[in-house]
Amino acid sequence: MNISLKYGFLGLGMGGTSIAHACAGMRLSAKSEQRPYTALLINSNEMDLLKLPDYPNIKKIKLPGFERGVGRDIQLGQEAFNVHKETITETVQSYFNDRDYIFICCGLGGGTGTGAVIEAVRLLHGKGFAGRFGLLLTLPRRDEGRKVLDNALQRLQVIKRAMQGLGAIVVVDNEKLFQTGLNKNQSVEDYMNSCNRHVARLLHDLNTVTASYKPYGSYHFDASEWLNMLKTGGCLHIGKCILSAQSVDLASPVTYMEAIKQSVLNGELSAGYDLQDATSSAVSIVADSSTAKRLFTHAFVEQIQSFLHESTPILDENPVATYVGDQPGQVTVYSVFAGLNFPDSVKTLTEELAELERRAEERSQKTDTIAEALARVKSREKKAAVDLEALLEEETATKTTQENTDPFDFLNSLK
Ligand SMILES: Nc1nc2c(ncn2[C@@H]2O[C@H](COP(=O)(O)OP(=O)(O)OP(=O)(O)O)[C@@H](O)[C@H]2O)c(=O)[nH]1
Ligand SMILES: [Mg+2]
Repeated sequence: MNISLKYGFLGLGMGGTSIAHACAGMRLSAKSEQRPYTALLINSNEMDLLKLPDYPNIKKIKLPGFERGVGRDIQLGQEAFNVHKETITETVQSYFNDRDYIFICCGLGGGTGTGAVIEAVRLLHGKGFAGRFGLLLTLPRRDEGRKVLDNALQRLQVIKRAMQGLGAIVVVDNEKLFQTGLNKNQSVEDYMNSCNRHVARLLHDLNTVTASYKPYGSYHFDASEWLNMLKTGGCLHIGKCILSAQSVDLASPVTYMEAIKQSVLNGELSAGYDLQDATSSAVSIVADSSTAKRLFTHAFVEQIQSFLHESTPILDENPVATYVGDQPGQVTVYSVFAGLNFPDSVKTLTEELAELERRAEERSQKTDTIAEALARVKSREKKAAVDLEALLEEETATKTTQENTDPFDFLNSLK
């Protein structure tokens, strides 16, 4: 097994470091001991950083002075990164020196990662990685609250403006992954870990297809073309489907085209893209050798090309690459679209935030009936005091003798 590109993962905050860690944990193949990717993990919260097991191909960077976390404060997250920018820069430059491409990984919505992500972009761009890095971002779930949504959307606003000048953005929609995969008996932490491994495996698979399998037929999608896609500004959408070779009937395209179309529509990590925006697309198909002989005909490839053409009519190329792989009885179809706008779910998040803001506003405008009722209470004691005052006024003579007899008088002088 070979890889096309040597990736480095720069993880920021807990979500970002967890994903970067999962990617660095990938082994070259099931039987190999070799881990081909490297990761730099940066987090304010030291406990979270310590929890991630150490591998020789990862390095952790703490942010002294912010070790208890920054409590969802993005300004503080940005400051934590900037205070340590010099050390981070030196480490990034030496550690990622041999890398072909860097993914900045961040779970949008918290303080540390979200606060640091734009600074990390600045750093990589200015320190020798311009045009060789992209973003791997998670979108929060709908129910993560106002602060998280607000943090995430603030950063997405900036990223949207800079989008065309950056490399690929891989969006992991946590809501989608939860809706499709959360097993009710699983803890959220276990589920997050399996999501992170899913992301890692997918990126690794795409990176090995082009380098490990024997091309079948004339067209071959090579490492430089894959790198070009990763360098393309905008979102990168990935679809994957596994078909059983037996179920594919060449004479009846519905037996494979429906599943392929669904896999593009559903996406592996996020969905709801307008594919018409794509600036490039590619499909790679891997089948075992006997299936490859039967399946990879001109008619089959043409079916897929015409689907690509329907999805992205402005593109003049619809490359479909076919390979011979080692999974018997299995046909795996990977589809990739680059240069896209953000997925629909970003709009959903803005609507969710607007609704939360509206409710918060409504709450602040609400008449406080309890305060009003309390204000109406006229204390009997008060009345008694007033009466007493009136009485005392008539008896000023005794007043002086009663002065300083209150045993709780000291309370008045307490601050
Ligand atoms: N897919 C995935 N998403 C995660 C994971 N951990 C956190 N997230 C998401 O990332 C968002 C930000 O959370 P964290 O990464 O914990 O935040 P942080 O950057 O550490 O920031 P602070 O804790 O506020 O300093 C969360 O709201 C989740 O949506 C993870 O392991 N996998
Ligand atoms: Mg944290």
